Amino acid sequence: MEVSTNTHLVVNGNAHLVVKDGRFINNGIFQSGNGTVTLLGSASAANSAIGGDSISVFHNLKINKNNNGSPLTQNIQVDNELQMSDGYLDLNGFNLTLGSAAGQIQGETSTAFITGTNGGEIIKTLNVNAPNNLNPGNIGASITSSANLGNTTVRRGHSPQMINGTSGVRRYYNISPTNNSNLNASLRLTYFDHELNGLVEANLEPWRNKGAYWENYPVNSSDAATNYVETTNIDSFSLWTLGHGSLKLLVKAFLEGPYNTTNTSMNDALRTGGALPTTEPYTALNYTLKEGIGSSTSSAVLSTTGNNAIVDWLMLELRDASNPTVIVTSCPVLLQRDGDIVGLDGTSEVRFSRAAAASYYLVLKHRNHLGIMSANPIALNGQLGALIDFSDPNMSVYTLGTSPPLKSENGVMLLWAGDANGDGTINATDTNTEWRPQNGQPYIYMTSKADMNMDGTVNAVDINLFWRINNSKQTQLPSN
Ligand SMILES: [Ca+2]
Ligand SMILES: [Ca+2]
Ligand SMILES: [Ca+2]
Repeated sequence: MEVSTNTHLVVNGNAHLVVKDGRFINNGIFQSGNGTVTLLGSASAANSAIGGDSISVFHNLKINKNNNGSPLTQNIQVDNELQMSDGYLDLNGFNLTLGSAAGQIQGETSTAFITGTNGGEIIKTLNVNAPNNLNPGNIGASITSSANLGNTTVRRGHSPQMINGTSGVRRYYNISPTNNSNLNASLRLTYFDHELNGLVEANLEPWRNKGAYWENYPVNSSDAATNYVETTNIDSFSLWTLGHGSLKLLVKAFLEGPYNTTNTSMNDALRTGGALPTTEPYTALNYTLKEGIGSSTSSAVLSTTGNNAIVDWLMLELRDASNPTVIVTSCPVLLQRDGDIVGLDGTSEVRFSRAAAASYYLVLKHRNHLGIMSANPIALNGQLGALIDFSDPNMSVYTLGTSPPLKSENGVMLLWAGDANGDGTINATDTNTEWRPQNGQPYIYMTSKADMNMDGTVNAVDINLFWRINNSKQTQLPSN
């Protein structure tokens, strides 16, 4: 049906206008009253469009389209209910505003849904104060916070977002509160299976756009049957979507010096001596971190004893599979006495939250040991893979062909000790600029880097048993 130019279509009271197998084209003035317009039947999408020169403001709009859909060819507004009964409403590059306080979607299911892979957004604005699982307009994003967010606009679109180079699901939410800080909010993001865009549903994790990059948020709860993923501890809102999981790695390595052949684990003298900092040291030591800059662990983590006690901070890098001089991302991690390399909670696997699912060379660095890199790129897809064990002599480690990248001690591979200034070479500079001024001085973590065996003392043992023996060794890392 068509409302011609300069003509009025008035739907009075609760009247119900049914458009069967046809379009709703408004080139004039449409007054919806408290009525309902239903698009019904099985006509093709092209013959079921909602458009016209004028923006139609519906009270109730019902889509009941027998597998086919209705594309928008103009922006529309629905002030009460958009009732999804069957088929789909394709935004088709146009916007659907859920107007007034009441405007909301009803009955959306995997067979009666709103889509819009060519663009366009569903827009809902309302006042949000201390929301408890509030799903504005039933748009699909539920917010919980004790804060007053004020006037808040939630937009939902269906063009997939590129998350650090990998495509996300075919749905995103852009949430813009007036008061957008210290929210301590949780967010439940829903989706349909047909929006998965080839991603493994069980691996979906929330991602937030931070401008220059997307940041991963951990899954607090999820349900693949009812199709949601929820995250918590959200300080402020912006653009959100779901995508592949953060890149998770199980890694193990041992450091020469603290490594003890008798019990095949490392000493944790720096921890027991209270020398380990709770904040990552690598930024202050002029290493370039791309994730977790200035991040911290807790004194509780550093009070763990036994095989999982923390020996020291390390840093890991992911390097480009086609050019291993390129550092894609890097983060600080913790090393346990039994060689497990873990996140800052002291127990979880390592997670990179800013890299695409792809293959990378894995680099391990320590502030006074020679860094190493895997000989081959490792495929990371968001699922937890096999242990990458640099202490295993069968592990292929990258070499520049000048000297062994690791020390072999009773069949266990160790990172070479002795690079006190961390420049990748063990030479006289390490003794002259690091060991000499620190020898016999009180231990300070950031400056006592010549403590090669990490026993909490800089003395002749560090020179005689480590530096002298390893002198002239170089790191087997491609320069960057
Ligand atoms: Ca362990
Ligand atoms: Ca050096
Ligand atoms: Ca020492």
